[in-house]
Amino acid sequence: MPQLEATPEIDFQSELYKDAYSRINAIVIEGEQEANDNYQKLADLLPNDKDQLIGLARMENRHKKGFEACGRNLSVTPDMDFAREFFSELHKNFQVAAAEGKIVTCLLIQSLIIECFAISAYNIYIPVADDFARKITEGVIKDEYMHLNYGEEWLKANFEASKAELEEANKANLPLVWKMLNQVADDAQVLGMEREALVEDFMIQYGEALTNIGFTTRDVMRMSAHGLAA
Ligand code: Y39
Ligand code: FE
Ligand code: FE
Ligand code: FE
Repeated sequence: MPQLEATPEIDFQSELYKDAYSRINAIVIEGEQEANDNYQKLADLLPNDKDQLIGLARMENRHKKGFEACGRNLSVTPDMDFAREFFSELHKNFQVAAAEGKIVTCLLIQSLIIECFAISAYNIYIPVADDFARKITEGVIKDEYMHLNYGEEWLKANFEASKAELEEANKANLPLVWKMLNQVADDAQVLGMEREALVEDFMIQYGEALTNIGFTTRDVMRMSAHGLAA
């Protein structure tokens, strides 16, 4: 069913909506907080880009504040315990990679996978959001494209040296995205966001990113297929 048809029927004050929102809103808030931490860590790992990366981290902090306001606006208390658990595996993989100085893996996790996840979720959310949250999300998504672009440009400039690590990091982390998406599909549906639409938009963003970095269409197909069955 085209998700736009659902728009007029959404009751943003129903208990069903607010219950689902308490988890989706928490995921977004936690995601923005972790994105802030991740760009600060990347600023340490990439001293030449330090100022730019600190700038990206600051944007993530603003996003977090914006989404906290969206929850308050609907009188929803975000379920932060759920959200921390939701991100825990991806979070752990980023921490381990950062501790080992694996910049390529860190960039794949944050600037490609998480940014594409954010862009697809925000794209699908905007048409079904309440007016307050729509305005916030429209402002945020422009920044997320800049974050994705940072990762693309760095990895493109270092493509040959990064290729093997990117393939390995993709294999380890892409399946987590499908697992995470499946975990929130029912809540997303309540908000008017179709799982199919989320998957499609993610695949388009991620495939475009891998192509921009320098992977062939064949590589992109193979890499995107990882973990799809999970
Ligand atoms: O770079 C960023 O700002 C990313 C951290 C934010 C991720 C948000 C994750 C959104 C997933 C929502 C899932 C709804 C179906
Ligand atoms: Fe963000
Ligand atoms: Fe971001
Ligand atoms: Fe694009």
